[in-house]
Amino acid sequence: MKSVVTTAIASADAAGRFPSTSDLESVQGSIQRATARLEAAEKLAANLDNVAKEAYDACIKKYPYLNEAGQANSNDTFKAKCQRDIKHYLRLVQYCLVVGGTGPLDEWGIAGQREVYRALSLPTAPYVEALSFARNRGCAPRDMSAQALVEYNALLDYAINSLS
Ligand SMILES: CCC1=C(C)/C(=C/C2=NC(=C\c3[nH]c(/C=C4\NC(=O)[C@H](C)[C@H]4CC)c(C)c3CCC(=O)O)/C(CCC(=O)O)=C2C)NC1=O
Repeated sequence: MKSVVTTAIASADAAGRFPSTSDLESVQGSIQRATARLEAAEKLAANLDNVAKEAYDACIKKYPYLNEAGQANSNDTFKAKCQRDIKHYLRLVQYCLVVGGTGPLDEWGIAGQREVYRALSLPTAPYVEALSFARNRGCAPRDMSAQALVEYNALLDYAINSLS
């Protein structure tokens, strides 16, 4: 599992040197943001089903053709899988908030995703819409503190960019 600490050590190691002051400062910065990240992870966990449902509804609203016969939201199985996929991304965002790095998204969400979606003929634009909806929906201090929202949004942006 990649975390801010393992990433800093691995990159210094790859360059054949000990971690530098700036490596350690980046570790320290991440640890200082840990409270905000854990708050975001907790608030997201408490609300994950609702966030996923709203994001799913928003993406189907934007792309209603997905409901047509033969399309990716045309039956109950597909609808359930679409919502599940959105939940997977949110769950991975949550794991990233906890570990303080993008490892879980990189390894379980992003590696190979284009190939999977291409093989299944799934468009990625609806995923982008769903995650962008979640990205714009979060509100401080209603949902979480401003600093927690920064951490949450940064990971949503990261997932969105990987699908764009
Ligand atoms: C943990 C990370 C992870 C991800 C991200 C993931 C995605 C994922 N989504 C899949 C299917 C699917 N995903 C969808 C999703 C959608 N339908 C729509 O209208 C939209 C375009 C979209 C929702 C935004 C559908 C319809 C299928 C089934 C496609 C098929 O069987 O032809 C599959 C194929 C296996 C299966 O059917 O379950 C994978 C691997 N699996 C994982 O383990």
